[in-house]
Amino acid sequence: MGIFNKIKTIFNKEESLEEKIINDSVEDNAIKEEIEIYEKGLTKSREGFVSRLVNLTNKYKKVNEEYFEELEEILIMADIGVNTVEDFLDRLRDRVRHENIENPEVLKEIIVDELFIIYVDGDVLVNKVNYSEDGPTVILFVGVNGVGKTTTIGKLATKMKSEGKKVLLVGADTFRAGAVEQLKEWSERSRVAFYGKENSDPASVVYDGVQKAINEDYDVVLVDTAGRLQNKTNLMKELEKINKVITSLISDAPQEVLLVIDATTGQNGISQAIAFKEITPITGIVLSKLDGTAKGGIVLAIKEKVDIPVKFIGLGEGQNDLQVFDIEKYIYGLFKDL
Ligand SMILES: Nc1nc2c(ncn2[C@@H]2O[C@H](COP(=O)(O)OP(=O)(O)OP(=O)(O)O)[C@@H](O)[C@H]2O)c(=O)[nH]1
Ligand SMILES: [Mg+2]
Repeated sequence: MGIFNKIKTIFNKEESLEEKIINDSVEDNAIKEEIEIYEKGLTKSREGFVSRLVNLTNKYKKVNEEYFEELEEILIMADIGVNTVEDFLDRLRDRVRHENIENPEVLKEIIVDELFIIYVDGDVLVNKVNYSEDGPTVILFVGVNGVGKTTTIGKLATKMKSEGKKVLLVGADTFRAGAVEQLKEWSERSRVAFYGKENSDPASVVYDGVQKAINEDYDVVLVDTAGRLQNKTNLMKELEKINKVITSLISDAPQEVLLVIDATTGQNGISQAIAFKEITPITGIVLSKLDGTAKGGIVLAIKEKVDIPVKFIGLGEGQNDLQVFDIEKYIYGLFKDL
């Protein structure tokens, strides 16, 4: 059985009533809820990219060169990235030849398996947040305007709070009018603490915020920053300053610098990630607004072009729509109707 079918069996399992009663634990319900958020958030991609794949399968009785040409177009349109698509098609052609595959229906399942293999291959499967053993864990959020930094922080705060962590949000985006206030509103919605000051130096806000976290024994500090990539040198200097201030208070912090990219911007988002890597060390990516795109392939392009692990994905605007990135749930959410 291929990888995809295994995933399908795990997530799609039809339980007997007896099993249901036994399995209806809080933990199981949480997993079910997560899978539902993945399914719902990936609806557009399923209806776009995946339904084109289904149409392709129905159109051809036999796998031939034209089939491959159309497949190539579908994969490129899904934001997978040209090089990845080419390598992928080479591998697929090899398998077709070696295994004498003629039926597009059979190939469809293999396509999903091979897409999964591309992602899993290599060592960027670390989706866990690197928490500090003692003292506050500081997570810095960076990314260009409007990608979803503040919203991601708000959602993550909700998640961490529900895990029993003592969370502080720090508003260091002191440039855009209303930015500090927006984060404050999120802190109220998530019922976590907040520190921020408008019209002041971002690094000094971060200093005071982290100091407060140390004094008051917070577990996690989530720092919101301004994202103006228009002036690369300024942004670099500012992030350097913020990083220095944090390290001066906690030597192994920030434990994470998460770059937020907007999935609906496709290749543009990939370019931002490449540019940011040069500006500041990035430890993980948050891929926001996946619910807003029909091109769910961007995860594979990130793997190829950026090679930084995707740690969280945004699947909607709601408080519970941020999920830890899990490639199996992702593949299932995308291809479950195949
Ligand atoms: N559909 C959808 N919308 C999202 C998601 N994440 C964020 N948004 C929306 O994107 C818009 C911008 O989000 P913000 O969090 O303000 O973005 P930001 O990066 O903080 O923006 P600046 O502070 O201006 O740099 C808001 O309307 C959010 O509701 C997501 O996962 N899905
Ligand atoms: Mg913001």
